[in-house]
Amino acid sequence: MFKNSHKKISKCKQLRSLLESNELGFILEAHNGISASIVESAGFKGIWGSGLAMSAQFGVRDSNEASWTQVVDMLEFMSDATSIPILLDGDTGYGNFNNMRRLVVKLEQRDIAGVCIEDKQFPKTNSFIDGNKQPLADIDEFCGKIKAGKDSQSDDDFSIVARVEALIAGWGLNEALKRAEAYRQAGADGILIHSKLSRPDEILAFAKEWAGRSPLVIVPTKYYSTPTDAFRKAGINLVIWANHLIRSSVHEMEKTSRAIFDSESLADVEDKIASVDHIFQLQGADELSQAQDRYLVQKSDIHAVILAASRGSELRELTHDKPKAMISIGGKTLLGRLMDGLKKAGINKSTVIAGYKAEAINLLGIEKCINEDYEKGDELQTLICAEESFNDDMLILYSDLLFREYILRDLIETDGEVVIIVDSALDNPNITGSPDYAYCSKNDDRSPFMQDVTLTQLSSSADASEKKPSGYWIGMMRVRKQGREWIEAALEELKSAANFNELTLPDLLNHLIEQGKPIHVHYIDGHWLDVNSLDDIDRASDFTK
Ligand code: SPV
Ligand code: MG
Repeated sequence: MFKNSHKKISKCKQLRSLLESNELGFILEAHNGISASIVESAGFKGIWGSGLAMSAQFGVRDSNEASWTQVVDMLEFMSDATSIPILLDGDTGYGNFNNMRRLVVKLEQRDIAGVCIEDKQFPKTNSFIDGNKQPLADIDEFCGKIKAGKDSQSDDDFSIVARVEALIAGWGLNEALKRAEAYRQAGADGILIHSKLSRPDEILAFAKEWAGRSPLVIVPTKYYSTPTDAFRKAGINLVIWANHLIRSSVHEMEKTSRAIFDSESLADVEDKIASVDHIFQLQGADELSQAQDRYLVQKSDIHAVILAASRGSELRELTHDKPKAMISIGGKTLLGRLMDGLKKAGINKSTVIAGYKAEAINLLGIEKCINEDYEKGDELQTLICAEESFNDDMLILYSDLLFREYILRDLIETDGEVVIIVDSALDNPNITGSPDYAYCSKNDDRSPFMQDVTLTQLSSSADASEKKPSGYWIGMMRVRKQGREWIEAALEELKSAANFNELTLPDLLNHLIEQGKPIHVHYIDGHWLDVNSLDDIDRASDFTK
């Protein structure tokens, strides 16, 4: 699509030079967008918009059964899909001089480079069906149509080719020459001389007499066995291979549909037909994906890793048959709410690490991995179960969090290889139990500007340092490429520690700090809670209202 946006020479000019070139040129039939782009890919310098083929692909006869606007609409797809010119087989011009005028205007609007009209009467039928019974147009009337078309074009290079049907209708060479000359004088940019004989004799005789008076075009459908060099020697300018893509596709479609019907399987045909990828390629899928990179707001490629292995035993019978992540708050599970929040932030890839009653975690669209030994270990032992899902851009978070949307959005926008969210509202009434106190390089100055703050320690105690804690870690961290490498290396080291099964995410972060890795802090002021106890359930319900 839009391949022609980089065109250098106009399609009209391209067709005109094909017609006027002394070197024999070739154009091939196409009948829709995809066949047009196949013609171009094969190397052809132009396309024949065949009336027969376009009618056939609509499943109607080549007798003006498809309306001219249906033809023009199809041409638009063909033109959009290609950068080479299209010469339309415009039948008789779909009416009189007036219809011809409107046709030319509409074709130019769709970047069609030229039209060929034949000197028969509307409605015409294909030249190979009882050709000699078909009445020819009155010469003067047809010349008027050519003139009207030429007077209507706005691009000087738009071409009108006059097709002489005298040989088809059995009128002989002289009539054909007389008509061709009249059409040339009326302004036609070329003459198409058509024949239904299996030998090229009458065409070659015509070419000899014509003697290069104006560009000469032929359609060797019936005299196809003639060596092409004979056309070259006869001084013909352009050969139209008029119907070979519709015929080859019909042939293949018949074979394929028979094979699928008979075998009730696709196994035999798969290797014999175009791959789906090839269809995508012909449709210009690559161009679209490049355009998406350029124009679309980038959807995040962040992968969320969610720890959901623990039972949450303080919640007693509520977690009898399911882990804490699956308890319902205000009609929706904690994990379901979390997934919705992630989706809203554009995060569509998640791995949930389940453990206790893993089978109860049954949400659609999540990747689940299971820590079979959840009872023997703690958070890091759970986290390593998802190591294969680690990504160069990821979130690691607990499954029992409720938070306002902006918190996740802000975390996504904050720079740093490892960034954690710290709630500086130490008086946050929603936080009970044993939170993780965050000691940071600076306290929250509550300014609207982003502060450059790093974590110095996480602790379960509020007096782990001489300084007061700066807030609570809420259990959410963002990790980028290098941060991921730090975490993977730290996990590798910690795995061999005797107490690995007791280690938690705060232990991991403290380990990184000991190694001198900066853990960036993004402050918030409340607006979240986690669910640990039965008392938290009421607070959580209020929070979701
Ligand atoms: C067509 O392709 O529709 C033509 C050429 O008009 S022919 O079928 O040979 O008449
Ligand atoms: Mg035709």
